[in-house]
Amino acid sequence: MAGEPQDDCLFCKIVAGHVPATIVRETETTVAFRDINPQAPTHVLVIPKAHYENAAALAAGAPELAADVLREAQSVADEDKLESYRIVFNTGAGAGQTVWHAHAHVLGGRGLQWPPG
Ligand code: IU
Repeated sequence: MAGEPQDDCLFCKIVAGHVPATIVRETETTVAFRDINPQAPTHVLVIPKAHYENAAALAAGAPELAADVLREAQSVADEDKLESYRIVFNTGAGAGQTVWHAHAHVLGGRGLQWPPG
């Protein structure tokens, strides 16, 4: 069910503390941790603690939680003193989504090309 923890979800396991992660911020509703395969000097994933499979499902099912994720992305950028940064929600395998728990990539600390690959 949307929002409920999933046994087979890596990010639910990070939320539960069963899989290690370098956590940089945590709120009542979100966790932010460094990506294990960073693509920029700052590459942090902000996730809702509740399980939604992608950003669209999160926005539809829990809009206030989606806003929490975006607010936390800004807080990550503030903590890493990023003047500019990019928020990415890969949605669907063709866009590179590999973990089916909504997550915002917060990327910064270097010049970012547009359009992305
Ligand atoms: P994606 O948008 O679903 O592809 O993002 C998943 C990210 O999760 C990807 O950048 C991985 O490097 C990252 N990640 C992680 O941070 N910790 C892990 O244990 C695993 C993946 I597996």
